[in-house]
Amino acid sequence: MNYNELKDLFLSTFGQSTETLHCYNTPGRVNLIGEHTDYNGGYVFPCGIEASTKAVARRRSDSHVTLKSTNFPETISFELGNMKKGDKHEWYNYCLGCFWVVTEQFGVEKIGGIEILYSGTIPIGAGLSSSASLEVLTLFILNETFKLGMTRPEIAVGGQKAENQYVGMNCGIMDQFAVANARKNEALKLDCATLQFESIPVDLGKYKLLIGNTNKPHNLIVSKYNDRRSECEQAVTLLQKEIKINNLCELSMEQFNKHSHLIQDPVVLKRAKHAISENERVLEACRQLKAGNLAEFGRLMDASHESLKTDYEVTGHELDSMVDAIRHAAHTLSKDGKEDIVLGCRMTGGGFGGCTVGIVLESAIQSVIDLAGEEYKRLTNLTPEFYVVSISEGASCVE
Ligand code: GAF
Repeated sequence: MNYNELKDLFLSTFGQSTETLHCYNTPGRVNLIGEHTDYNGGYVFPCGIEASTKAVARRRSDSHVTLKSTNFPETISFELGNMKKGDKHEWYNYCLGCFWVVTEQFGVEKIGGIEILYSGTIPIGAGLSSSASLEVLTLFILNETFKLGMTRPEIAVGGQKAENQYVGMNCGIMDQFAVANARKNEALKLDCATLQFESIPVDLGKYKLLIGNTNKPHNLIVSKYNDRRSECEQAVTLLQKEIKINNLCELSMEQFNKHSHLIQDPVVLKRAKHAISENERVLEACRQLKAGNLAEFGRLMDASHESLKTDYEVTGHELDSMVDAIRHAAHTLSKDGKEDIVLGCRMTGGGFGGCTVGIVLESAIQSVIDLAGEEYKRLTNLTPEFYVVSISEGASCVE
């Protein structure tokens, strides 16, 4: 739906008023490398994608709030300071969480009533941050409409707080930070311990980013995600017997190897090894990208997948099958060996389903999709989807 259509729908839903309509957009995100490092105080390297959440919003002169989405049937209405949380997985909890964050931080009197109509194209629950996009969009709208003076990093932190404390998902900062701060054709090298970041140009030349959606619902993600977090915390506690650290990613692999004897449990040991080695891969990947060495960047993406599969164990049959199918397609298509068709491919996001991201030669992309799609279907009995994406900018007020 474009903005004119969305505005027409807004007016036919909410009626006319003297207040002006404003249009906003926040992208989804894909993380190029650096998975499960954010809550370990490490680096991530995500970028915005074109799939996004749009909204039309209009302030009211009273304290009444109405939220609606073209993607879901229900309309949510409440008086400020008197909202009711929906069942666990309801889409509007992400929005209500943001109203809660803002009223906690600034007081109810600082904001007023508002009507918002949302419309999203990010596949839901596919690991491309549809929920972070909705949170950052809601905070961005409240910030602009009621002149709250929040910076983009503060909006990201607010979105994470909504998700952690209101929705109840203990995510790190990566997703909200990426959708709030993303820049066109650049990816964010974000230090999750300090929130300092550098936006690095991603020049893919003859290549494109290809996202493969496994279409495997990842409904068990919350409990498994929390398990991984606590395994990493256990590793920190054990390592603290010999070294002063707060987070795993403060260590290099070399330092970790010196102290890893403190961790007896082989599972906890593997989890820590993934987080620390992945953090080193992000830094190396950014160096290689800056040096124009895309092939090496791709190789590090492959290594990241391997570590997420073997040490962190968050991939599963579907994500592994998708990565294998894409690599196999590349191998079949490049029989003459002249050109690398896929430079790298890995799972992206939390894992246990969701999407992969790969760097694929543009002229061969449709053949890769066709071959890998068939192979993936054969391996899993699921029908995948593929998206060729460009890197898009973060939250914006469009008009
Ligand atoms: C999910 C979380 F929301 C992020 O914070 C991050 O931990 C990611 O999984 C794994 O890198 O998307």
